[in-house]
Amino acid sequence: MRKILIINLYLFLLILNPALSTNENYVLWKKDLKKEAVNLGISLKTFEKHIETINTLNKKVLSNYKNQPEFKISFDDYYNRNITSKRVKKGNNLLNQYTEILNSVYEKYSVNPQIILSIWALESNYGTYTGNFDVIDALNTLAFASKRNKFFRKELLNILMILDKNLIERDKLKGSWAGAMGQSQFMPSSYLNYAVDFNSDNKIDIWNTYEDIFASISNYLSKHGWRKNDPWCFELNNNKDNASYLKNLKDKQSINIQELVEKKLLIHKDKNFNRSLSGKIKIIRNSKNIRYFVVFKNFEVLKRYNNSDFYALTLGSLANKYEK
Ligand SMILES: [Ca+2]
Repeated sequence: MRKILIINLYLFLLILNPALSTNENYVLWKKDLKKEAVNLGISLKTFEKHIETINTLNKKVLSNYKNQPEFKISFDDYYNRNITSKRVKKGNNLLNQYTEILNSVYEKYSVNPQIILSIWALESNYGTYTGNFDVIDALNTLAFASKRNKFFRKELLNILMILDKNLIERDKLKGSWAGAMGQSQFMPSSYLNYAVDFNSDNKIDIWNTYEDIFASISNYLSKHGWRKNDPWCFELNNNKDNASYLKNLKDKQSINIQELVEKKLLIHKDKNFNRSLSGKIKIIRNSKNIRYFVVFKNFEVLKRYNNSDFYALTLGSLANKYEK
């Protein structure tokens, strides 16, 4: 507890006086970062150009870091904020508009177009909001001043590596307060490891090229174990007839699709998945209601995009709402 108080006091003082050039801790931290960057093969020129010039913390980044919505609102609020009829309708139109690209991406990676659309919706509102934070500035602030400093330090070094290799131009590096970039909202490590040039123009462009955006999302899920033809999650039909059955379900209990169909528990119109396939019950308790989901192996893959049940259940549910 005392440690937390000290950290908070330290952050508070930094926010009051964000000038870092005279802050001894920052000077030492940067010296150490420089050593690590050079050891990783990043050129001094790149380091000096992009990091030596930063001498303030980004207050807006820190305040966003402390107020992340997934941790503060109920599941229903999170779900309703992210799944609206307007968003579903727009998604259906986009599925039609980009059907050719989505089909060729599916042929290569076997990730359902509905899942790609749903990630695209949640991450950047179908590409209409990709964030206006300077990614290096944001990562530098979080690597120095957040509790997840180790994670953000690695990402800061990754972005320097990307610049050092001239993979992205400096002025393109706009993103979320947490350093996620482009329409797929990839962290620098994901860009380096999973982003792909699907239209073969020798550029991996997750900002404007739909082929690259959709293929990069698919490649990310595929490399994390996406199973072709498997479902991800279903919400169970919670009506009066099912109430007593649902009440007896236990969290994490196994259940197969055959049973879901027999008990008329599926809202989802597509019941063509392999009936012998088993999923696990996930119970979400809101203050006024309880919602029941069945999650499959692919649900865990979705959580690799953002390690939150709220996120993955909402993502999977939105995907279920698109027309096929
Ligand atoms: Ca490309």
